This record gives sequence, C-alpha cells and structure tokens, in this order.
Amino acid sequence: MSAHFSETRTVRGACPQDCPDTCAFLYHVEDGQLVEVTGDPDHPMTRGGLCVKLKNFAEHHYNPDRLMHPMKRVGPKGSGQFERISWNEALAQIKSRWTDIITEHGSQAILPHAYLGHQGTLNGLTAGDAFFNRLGSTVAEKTYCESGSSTAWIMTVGPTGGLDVESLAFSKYIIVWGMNMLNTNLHAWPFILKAKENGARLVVIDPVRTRTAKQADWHVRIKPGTDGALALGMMNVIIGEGLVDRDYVEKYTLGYEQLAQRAAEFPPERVAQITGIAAQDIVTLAREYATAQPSAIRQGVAVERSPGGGDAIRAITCLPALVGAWRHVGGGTVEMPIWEFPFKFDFMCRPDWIRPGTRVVNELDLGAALTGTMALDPPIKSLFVYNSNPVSQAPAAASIVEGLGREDLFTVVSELFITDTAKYADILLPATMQAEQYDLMVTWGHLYVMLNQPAIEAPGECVPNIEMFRRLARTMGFDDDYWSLSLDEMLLRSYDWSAPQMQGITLEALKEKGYMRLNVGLPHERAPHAQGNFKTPSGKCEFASSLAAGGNFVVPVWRSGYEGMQPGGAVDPVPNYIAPAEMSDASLAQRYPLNLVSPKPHAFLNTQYGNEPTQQRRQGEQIIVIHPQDATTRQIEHGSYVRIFNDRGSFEARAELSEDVSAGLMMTNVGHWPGLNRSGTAVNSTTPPRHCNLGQAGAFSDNLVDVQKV
Ligand SMILES: Nc1nc2c(c(=O)[nH]1)N[C@H]1C(S)=C(S)[C@@H](COP(=O)(O)OP(=O)(O)OC[C@H]3O[C@@H](n4cnc5c(=O)[nH]c(N)nc54)[C@H](O)[C@@H]3O)O[C@H]1N2
Ligand SMILES: Nc1nc2c(c(=O)[nH]1)N[C@H]1C(S)=C(S)[C@@H](COP(=O)(O)OP(=O)(O)OC[C@H]3O[C@@H](n4cnc5c(=O)[nH]c(N)nc54)[C@H](O)[C@@H]3O)O[C@H]1N2
Ligand SMILES: [Mo]
Repeated sequence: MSAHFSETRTVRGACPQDCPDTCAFLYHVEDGQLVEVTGDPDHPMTRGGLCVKLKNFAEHHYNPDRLMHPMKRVGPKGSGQFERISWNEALAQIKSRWTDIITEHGSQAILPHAYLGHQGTLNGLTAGDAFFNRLGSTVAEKTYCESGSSTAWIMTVGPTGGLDVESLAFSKYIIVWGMNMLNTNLHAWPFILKAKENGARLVVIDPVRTRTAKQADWHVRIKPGTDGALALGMMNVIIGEGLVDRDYVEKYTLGYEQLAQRAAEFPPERVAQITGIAAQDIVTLAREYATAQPSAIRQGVAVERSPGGGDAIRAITCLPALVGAWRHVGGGTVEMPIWEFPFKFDFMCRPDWIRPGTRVVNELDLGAALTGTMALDPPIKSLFVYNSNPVSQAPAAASIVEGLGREDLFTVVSELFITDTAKYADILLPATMQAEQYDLMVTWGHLYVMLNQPAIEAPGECVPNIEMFRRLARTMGFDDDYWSLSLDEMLLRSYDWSAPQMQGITLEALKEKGYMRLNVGLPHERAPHAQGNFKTPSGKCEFASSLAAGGNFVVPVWRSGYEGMQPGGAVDPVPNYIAPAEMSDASLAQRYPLNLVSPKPHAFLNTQYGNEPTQQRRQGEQIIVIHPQDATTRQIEHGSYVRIFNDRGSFEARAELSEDVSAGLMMTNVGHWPGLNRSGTAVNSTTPPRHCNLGQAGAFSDNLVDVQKV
C-alpha cells in the first residue's frame, strides 16, 4: 500500500452573506476538499459560532444542483430547459444580441439588476457598476434594503458609525427596534446578555412576538408602519416631563424648538390610537428610556419598510441626542456602522463613465419597467441579473414574471443555482462560491475589516463576478487598464488605506490575520458623539435637517455609485409621522382587512439555502401566522392550508394560529423559493411596488391581504 498523506489546511475567510454579522471563517480543507467551515473563535463578534444558515456551508459548495457551466435556453421561457455551451459561445451570443439592441434602441435598452447575493468589494453589490456604466446601460438604482434608513441617518447624524454593537454590553437600557435579532443579528446577542447580567432592561418593539421579543423584559407591540408616531410620542413625554438633557441639546443639536413643536402634536393618547400601544405604556417607555442611562437603540431595517419609514428612522435617531445618551459608552443608537469604512466608490463604480443624461430605473420597479407599465423610451430589451433573485425578493412578483416571459427580452443571469429568476434566462453564467474566491468583505454590523481568501479550486467553469465582468469587458472591446489590474491593486484603490481609521491595517496583515478592527476606539471606551462631532453639515445632530431645508437634495446612493436625488422635493426638515398607505385606505381595508408583514426567515438568508434540504427541514414549509380570532371567522384551523391574496397576487401557506400576532395582523417569512412552494408563488406576489418616503426603499410591510382556506 502506498503511503498517502492527506493534506489538511486551514484558510481564513469571511462570510459572504448580506447580514450585519459578517463572521470570520476558518475553512478546513483536506486533499483539496472543503470539509468544514467554522467560526473563528478569536474574532470578538464571531466568537467561534456560526448561525444555523451557515452550519452546512461546506456541503453547500458541493450541492449537486450547482450551476457549473454556461448554458443557453432550449425550451420556452421559464421552462428551466437549458443546454451546456462554452464560455466563448455565451460571450459571443451576449455580444451579438447586445450589439443589435444597441444599434436599434441604444445602450440604455440594457438594464442591469443586482443586489447583495454576495457582499464583497470585488464581487458584491457594486461588482458590475463599472462595466455597465462603461457600456452605457440604464443605471439601476439598488434600494432593496437600508436605503431609506441610510438617507434618514445621514440627514440626522451624518455618515457616522454611531454606537458600536459591542458597546451594548455597557448599556443599562436597550431598545431593539424593528429587528428580530436572534434571527438576523445573532452575534450581537451576547453583548445584550452581558448587559442584562449587569441589570440592563431589554425592550423589543415589534408588531410580532418574535423569538427575540420572547426574550425581552418588555415586548411593545406596535402596528406596522407607525414607529414614527411612537418616537414622536416618546419625545412628547420626554419634553413634557422635563427629561431633556438641556446642556447636550444646546451644545450639540440643531432645531430643538422645531422638534418640540412637532412632538407637541403627538400626545400619548393620540399616539396610542395610531400605534395600538396603550398611552400609559408610551409614557413608561419614554420615562425609562430617558432616565436609565446609558440607553441604547438597536434599529432594524424593518422600520423602513413602510411609506413613513424614513421619517420614523429620523425620529428614532433624534432620541439619543434629546436625552444625552451619546455622552456615555453604551449610549446612543446604531443603524449600520458602514460609514466608518473609507470606500472609494468613485473607483469601485466609475460613475465618471455614466454618460450625461443617462436615465435611472429603480430596481423595485422591475415589473413595471419590464411590462411597460412604466413608460420607458427606449424600452428594456435586455436584462442582466447577478447577485439577486428578483422573482422571489422584489415586490409585485407577478408583473416581474410576466415581464421575464417576454419573447423579445434578452435575459442573462449569473448564478450559483437555477433560481426562480434564473429559470427565465436566455443565457446562464456560473458563479463561484465564497471558499473559491478572493475578496475584501463589506461589513455593515461591526467595525472589522474582513478578508476572504480562496481555500479550494472553483468547480466546473464557475468564475467570480469580477472575472465575469472582465470577460464581458474584453468581449465588448473595452481596453481600459481598469479591467486588467490585479485583485490586490483593485482593493488598494477601492479604499482609502491612509484614512485615520485604517492606520496599521494593510492587505499583507489581513492575509495573515483575516480581520482587523478599524481604529475607531475600543468598545469599552468608544463614545463617538459624547461631544457632538456629528458628520452633518452643521456638525450637530440635526433635529431639523439642513439637507431637507434645501428642498430637493442629493444623497449618496453608494449602492449604485452615483449621487442620487431624493425625489419629491417636499421633505419636511423636521421628522413627522407619515401613515401607511394601505391601512389608511378604508375601502381597501374593507376588502383586504389583514396587514401582512414578511420579515426574514430563520434558516435561509433571503432565498439562499432555501434549496438546501437541511435548511428546508430547519425552516419548515411556508407558514402564515394568524390570530385565532381572524382564523375562526374564516373557518381556518391550525395546520390547514390557506391562500393569502389581494389584487396583486396570491400564495399558499400552512396556517399557524397564534397570539404571537395581534388580530388584524399576519406574519409570513420572505425567502422560500416560490417554485418550491405549493402555489409556485411566495409572499412578494402580494407586496406593493411602493416606496418608503426616503431613499426609495421598499414598503414591503404596507401590505393588505385576505386569507381563505384552500
Ligand atoms: N436569518 C436571517 N438573517 C438575516 C437575513 C435573512 O434572510 N435571514 N437577511 C439579512 C438582511 S438582507 C437584512 S436587511 C437583515 C434584516 O433584519 P431585521 O432588521 O431584523 O429585519 P426583518 O427580519 O425584516 O424584520 C425584523 C422585525 O421587524 C418587524 N417589523 C415589520 N414591520 C415593522 C414595522 O413597521 N415596525 C417595527 N417596529 N417592526 C416591524 C417584523 O415583525 C420582524 O420581527 O437581516 C439580515 N439577516
Ligand atoms: N417581502 C419582503 N421582500 C423583501 C424583504 C422583506 O423583508 N420582505 N427584504 C428585502 C431585503 S432587506 C433584501 S436585502 C432583498 C434581498 O434580495 P436579494 O439580494 O435578491 O436576495 P437573495 O435571495 O440573497 O438573492 C441573491 C442571489 O444571488 C446569488 N448569488 C450569491 N452569491 C453570488 C455570486 O457570488 N455571484 C452571483 N452572480 N450570484 C450570487 C444567490 O444564489 C441568490 O440567488 O430582499 C428584499 N425583499
Ligand atoms: Mo436586506
């Protein structure tokens, strides 16, 4: 027997997922095979543990359904019938179709569609921007998530990281507002437990009694889309009872008088009617929040998923300055700390290549753009999808499916799997998974720079997104240096490595250590706004926004690498309460009396892992949580199958009767693959293509439906 020494190696990596935790990985490799992926025990947030979604990450790389080669469609659109072709043939077909389209309709007839399937600097959200800007396509505005919150945040406190979630360990009062932390930000939980050990009180503000709400000292049930009213009601009490930190407000804020006037319009009794929270509870919450210092607010993305979501985030973001919480370590608020990272979007996305006058189409309006409901001249003749799965994740899914079925639409999809969206492709391009590629990860929930190094060979003909765009650039005849820089050179130019927060951080050091903390103060000493120092035009926390005061204003829509205009013009300088559109429509509410919220699944990451049997078992089938009272009046029993519907569409789910939701409210999870559901559809068949008042975010929670037994 010949001696066989199996080679075992450990390679440092980082989680690719769109999640605030961005965990530090250790890839364990034997004989070129990825045998396990574990969390780095030394990383202060990862602490050696991965979430359930990533438990089988090594196996995910070897899923037999992975797309391994370029393919072309051979059956009808959407049939999922494909045949293997070579990369050369795929590129030649793309070039030929695009050349014809550009000749006949102009380059703006081509529309990219991308989101956060991958969160890297090289392969993530902005991976294709330079290419499409160079091509002259329509600019796709990427606002699936966080854009309403980010706009609100920048208007109020500027591009600052705010509170470090690790500093939550030092808080005395913690409000988790619109976030199901045990599902979506698990690695922040230990810091909350630590605070609780030291006597902190945990409040969760959520319409649903979630796993996280069940762990709270106090669950405040709020009607979806009414958070702005609650925050203003809290201010009403704080101001009325003299709990304002006068000194902090005077030195470090702008527009107190205007804010006080606005808050005066929101006495607890009025807010109780809007939010469904008892007036006395609003008073108690305000008093406790103001007096138990340091007080902290962890804001979730869900707050933005309503027409008034942007103003709600602005109002919430005003609270810590009003009570002086920023003075303390563990005080203040965090929405996402991404602003501490010195990105150079001008290099990453090349907005200088956008031709003057190029139109912008928002990604959440995809259905309207493809079906012609939105008047577009030229019409969209080609769609290029990567890092995203709009048939499942974008609103008004039925119109997207209708649009993708157009015979004259040339669709290219780059994917890991043949998803519900990829099924409609004319050409499929295979992408690598995280253990097979190199990238510096973008993080939005902590303050560490994270490097992912390849641990195994890419299977089949899979390529990283950056390589795919380089091949496309060569095919289209682009000869800029940009397409041939080394990956390290790309990374060196994508960040300002000489920025103060990057001192001591180098690519070389990252290759060895895997991750390094930004120089922004340590969690036990960091109080970034103890002395104001806000990143707004005034340097103060702007209760009355100077950006909004100017009418139309420009916000950094870094998601697309260009500066976007906040539309509407009439943004009130002082945050106000803007009611949900559907709940306020009495005749609609008569036909569709139930408000459906659709937060994140526990065992999937959006749709990713939704095709993994292990994760499917963990998540279970698509369920709908319905209050027993609403079920009884419709003869729906626990465990029976129901159809949830409105004028936009429908999907089926198994009913779970529970008082975790209030009467009039239902909850289901986004992320189940529509094609794997009973009805072939999922929740976004019912959601509206409506935007939040800031940042063009999606108003997924503003969704009235009804339900019946099937
Ligand atoms: N397990 C898992 N983790 C994930 C993801 C995933 O798919 N699965 N996705 C990642 C992504 S992309 C994101 S953006 C984050 C999002 O993570 P979160 O910020 O936690 O957002 P959601 O899960 O959408 O919703 C959180 C809670 O908000 C509640 N909610 C809904 N509408 C409202 C409202 O109007 N007001 C209030 N106060 N609460 C409301 C919901 O009931 C839900 O319990 O999670 C990330 N992490
Ligand atoms: N109803 C409802 N809808 C929602 C939400 C909600 O709360 N409710 N949340 C919204 C939010 S917060 C978000 S962030 C969006 C998420 O929307 P998406 O970003 O579209 O979500 P994913 O399902 O993760 O789809 C990403 C796709 O990219 C693919 N992918 C992964 N890695 C790579 C890669 O390296 N290269 C290529 N080419 N492809 C790759 C994956 O296989 C997957 O199919 O959904 C939004 N939709
Ligand atoms: Mo998201």
